[in-house]
Amino acid sequence: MADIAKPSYYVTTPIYYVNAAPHLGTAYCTILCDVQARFRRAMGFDTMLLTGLDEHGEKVADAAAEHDMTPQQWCDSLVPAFTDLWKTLEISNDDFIRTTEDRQTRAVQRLWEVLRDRGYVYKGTYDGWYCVPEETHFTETQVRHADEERHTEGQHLCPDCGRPLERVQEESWFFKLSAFQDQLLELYSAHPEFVEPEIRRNEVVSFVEGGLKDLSISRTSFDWGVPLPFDERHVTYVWFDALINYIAAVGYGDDSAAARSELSRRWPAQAHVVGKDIIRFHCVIWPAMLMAAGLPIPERVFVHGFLMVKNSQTGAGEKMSKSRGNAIAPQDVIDMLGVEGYRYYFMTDVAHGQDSSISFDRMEQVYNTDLANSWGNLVSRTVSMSAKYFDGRSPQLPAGWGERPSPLRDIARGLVERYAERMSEFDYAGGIGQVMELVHAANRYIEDSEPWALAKDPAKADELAFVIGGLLEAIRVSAHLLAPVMPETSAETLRRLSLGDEADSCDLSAVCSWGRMPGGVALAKGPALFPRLDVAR
Ligand code: ME8
Repeated sequence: MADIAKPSYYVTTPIYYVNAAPHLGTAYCTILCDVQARFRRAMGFDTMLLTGLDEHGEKVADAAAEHDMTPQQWCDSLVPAFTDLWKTLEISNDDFIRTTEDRQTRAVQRLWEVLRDRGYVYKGTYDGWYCVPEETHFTETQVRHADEERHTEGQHLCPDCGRPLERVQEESWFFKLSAFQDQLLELYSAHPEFVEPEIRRNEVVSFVEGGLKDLSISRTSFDWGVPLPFDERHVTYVWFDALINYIAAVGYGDDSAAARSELSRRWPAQAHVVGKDIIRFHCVIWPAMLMAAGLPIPERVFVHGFLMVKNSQTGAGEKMSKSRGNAIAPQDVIDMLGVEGYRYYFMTDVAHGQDSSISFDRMEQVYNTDLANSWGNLVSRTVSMSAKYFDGRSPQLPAGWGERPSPLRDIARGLVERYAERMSEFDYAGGIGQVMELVHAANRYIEDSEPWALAKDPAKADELAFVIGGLLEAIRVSAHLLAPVMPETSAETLRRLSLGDEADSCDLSAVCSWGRMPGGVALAKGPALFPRLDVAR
């Protein structure tokens, strides 16, 4: 039963092509969304995280034929590679949509009918170029310019990915995208937050200012797609189909009372998170489709950059992708850093709005500095000291101890607000950076206050209790704030403080208010949360 008092926060990943096994890039975007969803749940939002798979189109039909399978069998065989990895990476998706599901067919067909009734689709002939791997149409002019730039001598290559294009001449239904130029420009100016960061918004605005052409949105040369409800020889263009997943998952096209209420509760989405390769689809075509259907527009499209790796021959940075053969398998990183170290590295060391070079050396450095030496070390030192000096327990402190000034309390004041401001803008390096200041300050506080010396002097027993109590409190607060990025380690840390029940709190401000660490609770030392890495290379 939904708690109607809580505002909805609906966040989506792209639905990935089922054909290419997930790699660090797709995992990166999925974790980015997972952290936002976990953060929003902790802030009390009625949160929904959606991910899924894009299973239609010529590319999938061709691959299935090569493997002597039906397209459906082929898709079914590929799904576990995604769902298993998402489970391993602690992705807390509330739903998983596949475009081959009935709910998707129903939603796509409903949208076709609505667009036809409202006069936004018409039948014509498509005569142009098509890139099957990218599932994208290109005009004669776009292809000519790309060919000139690349000096391809008679061979026509995709302006985006450089692979050979297919010439397509077929009857097609078109979407009147050209009718939405002004409305789209109005949207970007009235709601600049609709496309973020700004560099991507500028790109989208100048693209739309350059003029929009109607879009071919059906194919007849193969049948692996959603058939048009009023022209069965045609199947829906795979991108038109795929975008509709975002409303299909929340009840669009289903007339039951439950589905209608879900749609009004969840739509419009608060955030679509996508890579910069697919902004035209999400920031131009998708809002135009929604405008044409009379549906509300999502609040924002957050566009992240690419993970880049060094080309081993040229030394230059290039986009990591399956097709370039330079993709690092997520398992290789998991083997090295563990799942939580993996999540921490990608979420805090990669600037999410820009392209970022990644390397194993840097992963090791971030892991050792922040997790092994700072966070993990703080937990193990503090719990050990408390257990040693207070008989396996947390110290008893007088009521109101949290009001007494200390360097830790000073940092913890207003910390949730500073953290939340950054996290809600997808600035995880900034948000987690705030928490790490508390962690670093706590490690310094140990050095400065020297609990081992206080413990030797019975007259300083109260002071020792205050210092250790403050350190445990800093750990408790930090564990809550680090949880969206490293959920299991935070839950384990709270369990070690006998506070396992707190892990499910959905009121971050209340649970992080300074001074709540109870006295006299049993503490468990446990193995190192992040054993130091020493990777011989
Ligand atoms: O485009 N760095 O699916 P897709 C960071 N099915 N992110 C990367 C990346 C990299 N090197 N490579 C890929 C599709 N990604 C469509 C989407 S949505 C209605 C349909 C991520 O499997 C990034 O988020 O090619 C990119 O936008 C997405 O994977 C593309 O996934």
